Amino acid sequence: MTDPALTSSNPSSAATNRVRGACPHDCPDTCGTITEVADGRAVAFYADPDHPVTDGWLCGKVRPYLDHVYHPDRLTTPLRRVGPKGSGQFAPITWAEAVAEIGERWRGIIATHGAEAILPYSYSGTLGLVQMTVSNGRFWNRLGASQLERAICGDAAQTAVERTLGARWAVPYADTAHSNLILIWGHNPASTAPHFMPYLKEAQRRGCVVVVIDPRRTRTAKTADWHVAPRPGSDGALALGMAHVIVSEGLHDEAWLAAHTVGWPELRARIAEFPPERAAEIAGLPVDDVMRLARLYATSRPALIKIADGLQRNPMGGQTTRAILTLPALTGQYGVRGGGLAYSTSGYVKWDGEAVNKWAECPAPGRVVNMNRLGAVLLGEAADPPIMSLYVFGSNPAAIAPNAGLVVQGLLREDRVTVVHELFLTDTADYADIVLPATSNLEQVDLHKAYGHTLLRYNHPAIPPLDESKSNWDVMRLLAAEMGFDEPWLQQDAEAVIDEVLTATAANNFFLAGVTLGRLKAEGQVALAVGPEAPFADGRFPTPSGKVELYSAQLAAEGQDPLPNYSGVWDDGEPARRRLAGTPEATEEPARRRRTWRAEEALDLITPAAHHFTTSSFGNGRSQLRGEGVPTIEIHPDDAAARGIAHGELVEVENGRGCVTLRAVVTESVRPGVVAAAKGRWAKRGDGRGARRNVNWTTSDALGDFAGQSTFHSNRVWVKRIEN
Ligand SMILES: Nc1nc2c(c(=O)[nH]1)N[C@H]1C(S)=C(S)[C@@H](COP(=O)(O)OP(=O)(O)OC[C@H]3O[C@@H](n4cnc5c(=O)[nH]c(N)nc54)[C@H](O)[C@@H]3O)O[C@H]1N2
Ligand SMILES: Nc1nc2c(c(=O)[nH]1)N[C@H]1C(S)=C(S)[C@@H](COP(=O)(O)OP(=O)(O)OC[C@H]3O[C@@H](n4cnc5c(=O)[nH]c(N)nc54)[C@H](O)[C@@H]3O)O[C@H]1N2
Ligand SMILES: [Mo]
Repeated sequence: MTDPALTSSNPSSAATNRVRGACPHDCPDTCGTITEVADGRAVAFYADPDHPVTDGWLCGKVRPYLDHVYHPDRLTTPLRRVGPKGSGQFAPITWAEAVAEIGERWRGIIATHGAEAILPYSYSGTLGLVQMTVSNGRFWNRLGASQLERAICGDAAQTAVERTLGARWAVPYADTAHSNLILIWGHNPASTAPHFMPYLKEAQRRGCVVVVIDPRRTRTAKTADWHVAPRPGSDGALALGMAHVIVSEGLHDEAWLAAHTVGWPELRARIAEFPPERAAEIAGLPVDDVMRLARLYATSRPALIKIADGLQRNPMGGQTTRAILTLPALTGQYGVRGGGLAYSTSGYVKWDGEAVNKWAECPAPGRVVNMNRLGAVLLGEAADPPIMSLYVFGSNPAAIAPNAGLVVQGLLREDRVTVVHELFLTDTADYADIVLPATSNLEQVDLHKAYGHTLLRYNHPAIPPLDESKSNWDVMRLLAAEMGFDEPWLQQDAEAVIDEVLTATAANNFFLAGVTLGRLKAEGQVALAVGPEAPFADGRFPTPSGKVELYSAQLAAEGQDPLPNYSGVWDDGEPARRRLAGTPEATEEPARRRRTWRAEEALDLITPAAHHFTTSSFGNGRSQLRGEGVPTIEIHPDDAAARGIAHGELVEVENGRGCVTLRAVVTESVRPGVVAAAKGRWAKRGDGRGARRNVNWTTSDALGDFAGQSTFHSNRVWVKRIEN
């Protein structure tokens, strides 16, 4: 098969063409897809049978992709707001009018406030090199706009892993064939990494023991041999307590620690502070479970710890991850095939920063604005200069950002210009002054790397852009021309961008040996040159010391505790978050606290991934909505009984930030004291009472310990039955 598109793609021909693509959505699996096209229209969409991870099947979110692409609500032309902000009243305009108007508004803002008064806001609508990475960089850097700190997802864990091990490298899913124990910790791959599950099942069939550590009995937990349900945010203490048991019972590997780590004596002293009784109390688990888990882990080999990002969306997410990362070091399991850590493969290829960003030809980087603070930022937290214009693409902050009610207040400001580039009139687009129609993945060129495996895949466009929609990069090119920037790197076509970034990256990256644009276009996926041995098999870690940094001088220099920690906050009965949470309005109990909210009645609300949506993507899909049902909250029977809540009743979920009405699912799937409501609902579709809200009206915009991390899962709420 040498033809890039399997068969030649000729939109005018009546013959059916099959076009290779990559699923662009935020998921570690990055599937290979095939689109069948007849007369310029996509007529079938399915898994590429030749993609080894996809293995011939797509998830339920993406299977009906043609309904997404040809959704009747796809935006067809640029729009200008004609009603009050947020009314969703728009009139069509041309691209020329839209771009000229944006240029005029921006020139005015720049003249008064400077270019940092413009904030681009984007995240994971697509994960491609061109339509995400380069579109996030070049034009905005040239403009001198504010820089967005993209810390909504997994930055604390990324920082923790890089500081401890030096790189985000991970075993392939298939290496579970070598594992005898898999500890899935705060991760729900049955929903969020579905193509991992067949490997897990196969390992289990072979006798591998699977343990899931999650406050909620997830789809993954239901398939496990053992489900351990700690309190949210307590995992750092649990891991240090396990370490305590391992060390005090002599189950650790002194020789390995001496040869491959720095800071073992210091860590040993820290571990001494976490006897299993203390860990058990913090985690709300029987002490026997902590002991048993520690012994099971330390005596199983190879033992794999698999984590993702849900685990670390709390104020201690960075140190929690650091604490968990000590376990494979204590037992000498880094570099062991089928053992060690499975977090992310994204560190094998980091696109060449200069080729992506063109810093050398741009003004000094603008001031940094944390995306988790968007509401506060729009309402004045960013003061010098204020954010006068927001440009949103590939993200839906009015539905997915924490403290979304505050985001909406910010978007309602009359003196701020909001542009939203989207496929649909989302919660965010409703508040725009100008809406621009975006292409879907079937209509654009891109290159995708994965964070769950090591296959690169080129996305051939299958069909021309629908109506007047344009890709992110094509809009950047238009905006660059409008702003009078004539650098050729702002006008390259998508393929030239890929070629340039790939070539520049490959020059310094061994893993890209032999990978070219030509091969990517011709071969479907191309594997990175990652050998069959486990990451770190040679005992070398790309940290400053070349070893596992149990003690991190780098973290110390950054003002952090250099040793993994759990902040000791339960000792005085105070939850950590109240001490660590940034500003007063971000804490759980602000001035607006109601007298009826007694502290002892608060519940910990976690908001994990929905099975049928990808955050808010597909939240308007017919079959996905059917799968997901109405917006619900899971509550333990004891907590429901204490509040007089019956299964299926509507409940009010509230705290000082806001409220949302959800339907109660009374279930033992959550531990007492914990409630769970999935992320990703479109607020405009209405909550249980038809109000334009979702669960993010309650979530916290406080920042976590590392890297400005979001803290969605550290959220105290009061739940009450709605009286009829
Ligand atoms: N179907 C689907 N797939 C997705 C997504 C989606 O929205 N839907 N989102 C994508 C994105 S953006 C991401 S980042 C990944 C996330 O992938 P995951 O991290 O697997 O997903 P989450 O549901 O965010 O979190 C995982 C689990 O962490 C648990 N959890 C929450 N707090 C704690 C805690 O303090 N301790 C422990 N031990 N567990 C905790 C939750 O109950 C949840 O089951 O998934 C991606 N894949
Ligand atoms: N309560 C709660 N909220 C959360 C989380 C949580 O755990 N709890 N998790 C957070 C996490 S981990 C993440 S990563 C974020 C994700 O949040 P977002 O990055 O906002 O992701 P989506 O909700 O998928 O929204 C992406 C939007 O981009 C649009 N889009 C898709 N492709 C393109 C394109 O090519 N061009 C343009 N212009 N638009 C496109 C889609 O139509 C969609 O509206 O959500 C966060 N929100
Ligand atoms: Mo994410």
